[in-house]
Amino acid sequence: MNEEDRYLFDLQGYLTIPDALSPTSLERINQVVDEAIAQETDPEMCTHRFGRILERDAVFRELIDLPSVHDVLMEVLGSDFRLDHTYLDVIRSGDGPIGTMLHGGAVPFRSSEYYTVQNGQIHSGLVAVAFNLKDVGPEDGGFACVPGSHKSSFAFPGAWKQLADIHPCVRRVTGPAGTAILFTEALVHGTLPWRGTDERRTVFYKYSPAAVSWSAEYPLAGDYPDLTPQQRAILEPPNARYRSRSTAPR
Ligand SMILES: O=C(O)CCC(=O)C(=O)O
Repeated sequence: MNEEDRYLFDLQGYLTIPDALSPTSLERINQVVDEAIAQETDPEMCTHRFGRILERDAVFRELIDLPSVHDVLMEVLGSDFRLDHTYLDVIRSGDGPIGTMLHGGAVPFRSSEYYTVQNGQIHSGLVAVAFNLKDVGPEDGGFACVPGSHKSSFAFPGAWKQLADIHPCVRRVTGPAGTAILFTEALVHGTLPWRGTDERRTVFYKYSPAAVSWSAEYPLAGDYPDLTPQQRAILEPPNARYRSRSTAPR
């Protein structure tokens, strides 16, 4: 992570990485997404959420440890960070699967989603990597946040939480297909209603420090025999990584 990115991540609570996904990966992932939507009972529905996406296709397992985001995760979560959960959202128009309320924030303190800096070192409880699978333009909607709110000492005002009526302190975060948005879940953030002409397609990979878990259903390396040793290490269940532990895949 370079000096500029460190500064921006700390200042804003998020960072965008252009071209985090190669055109070849993007094309393959979008093909798999097309197939997943076609298999749904109602493919014409306005919004779909697919959980546990590592099970769907090897292309999603390849994103577990992507060189373009690895350095940032190491720095903000520790070198032994782990993957906590994954999902894919497809929104054709309007509200997404979780609605349009801003959530997260530094207050009250949450042991799984904190953000702090001590002695020049960033520490965070849960960091999301959201990959745009399609372009997101300035008026389209999608991810929005309140930059800096991950360090606020006060709770975010309830009256400003509804994104259908956007407050001026909220920023729309845009970017072409292939862009990754990395954000701490301590940031106040949410999903703007989708107004784009094409679908919004976003895959989320959420990572935690070695001993921390947000999800009760984190992925287990034993379910995926094709993982590299490094990917297996990232799927190790939450623990303090003490030397005498068993690292046999579960
Ligand atoms: O990009 C989005 O839709 C927001 C995601 C979100 O709210 C979350 O990750 O908690």
